[in-house]
Amino acid sequence: MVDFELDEEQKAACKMAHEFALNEMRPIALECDKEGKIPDDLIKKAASAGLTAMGIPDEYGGGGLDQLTAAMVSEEMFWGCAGIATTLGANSLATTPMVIAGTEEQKKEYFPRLCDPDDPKFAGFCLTEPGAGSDAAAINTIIKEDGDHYILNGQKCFITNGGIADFYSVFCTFDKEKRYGGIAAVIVERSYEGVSIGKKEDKMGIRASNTAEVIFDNVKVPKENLFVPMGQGFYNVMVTLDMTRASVAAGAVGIARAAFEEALAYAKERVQFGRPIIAQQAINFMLTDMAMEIEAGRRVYQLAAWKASKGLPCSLESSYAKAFCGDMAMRTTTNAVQIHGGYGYMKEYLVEKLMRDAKIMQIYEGTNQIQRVVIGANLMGVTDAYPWG
Ligand code: COS
Repeated sequence: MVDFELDEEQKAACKMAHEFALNEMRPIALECDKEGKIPDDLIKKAASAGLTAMGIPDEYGGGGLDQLTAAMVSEEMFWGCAGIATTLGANSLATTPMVIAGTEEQKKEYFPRLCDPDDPKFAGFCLTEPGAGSDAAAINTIIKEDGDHYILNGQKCFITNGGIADFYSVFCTFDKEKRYGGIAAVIVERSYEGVSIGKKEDKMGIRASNTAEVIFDNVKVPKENLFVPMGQGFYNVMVTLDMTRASVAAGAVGIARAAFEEALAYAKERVQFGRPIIAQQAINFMLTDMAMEIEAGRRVYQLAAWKASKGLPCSLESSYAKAFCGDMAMRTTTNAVQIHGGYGYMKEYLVEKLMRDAKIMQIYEGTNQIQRVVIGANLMGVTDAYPWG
């Protein structure tokens, strides 16, 4: 039976996240966007509130939230500031593969680092490469056995937290010819010799977050850092993304909701032709569409996250949620700018930032075209997600 009622724990988590977003994130969101960084103080407060490692089980110091609660918290965080929320969310993305497949020793060693309120560290999920974006199986970061350790060589790009992470979950291949059959995953510390940070990206939106290249040049990786063996890495990535895409969709709903609230308030206050512009049907219908689509988006991400929480297959629902909510956030924020007219184009109005932030929701954690590939393959009843040859 479907039950839309939140339990007391979920209500408390959402309330806490909303208050954090309202009181700590919103007041500095425009400044963080402009400066391209987040004050340390805010990150420490987030760590104290359990927001730097929401999906990490509580025995390692994390928030211990199930996927549904984490997604609803994500909606609030992105409502506050998508750039800051992306930074914190990337910790969950980087650690989910380890939650799924890591050993007890690896979890004990690495998870508490992200949760320390006095000195919270970051983690980065290293999958994407210049030649492997949507085609994740094409990665070319090569790992080789060398005595009692491995040697890692390759280059990752567009890595959230890339330049500020303490450690990375790195997807690499023992045999590129094998495509997904060759993929494995290792934990690589930033401090290892041969790890360097390349270009820091200058982005359109989510500007408070750090996005950078991470380069591995003959990096010696201890054998005990392998957490997904050869041949299992691609499945680990797919399962990770199935589990985390609902939170991205929820983030898109958070951005859309912020834009809707701004547009609604403005439309009630702005008078043209002798009445508030909300009384013009053209504007009124834009707002009604926003309200409908935000509600629909919330239900679809909740469905995907609920299934993930229950350990049920959720690939299809995650793709529905990611594609619908990402596209919806782009439409909603664009229309929110439109309702503001010339003012909406100016940086002093929040909707300008929200529209830039929304664009990434159609791109990261699998483009919305890739989500349609997954949905389309399912419609055709094929098991391979990319059946087009
Ligand atoms: N869960 C478990 N297994 C899955 C899976 C899923 N969701 N999706 C695919 N697989 C399995 C398949 O069943 C297949 O296994 P077998 O060979 O044992 O049958 C294997 O993985 C390969 O699947 P497929 O042939 O569909 O792989 P493709 O290379 O065609 O790629 C897509 C599939 C396009 C879905 C995948 O590459 C993808 O998700 N790309 C986007 C990557 C992404 O999101 N990047 C952003 C990173 S975070 S910023």
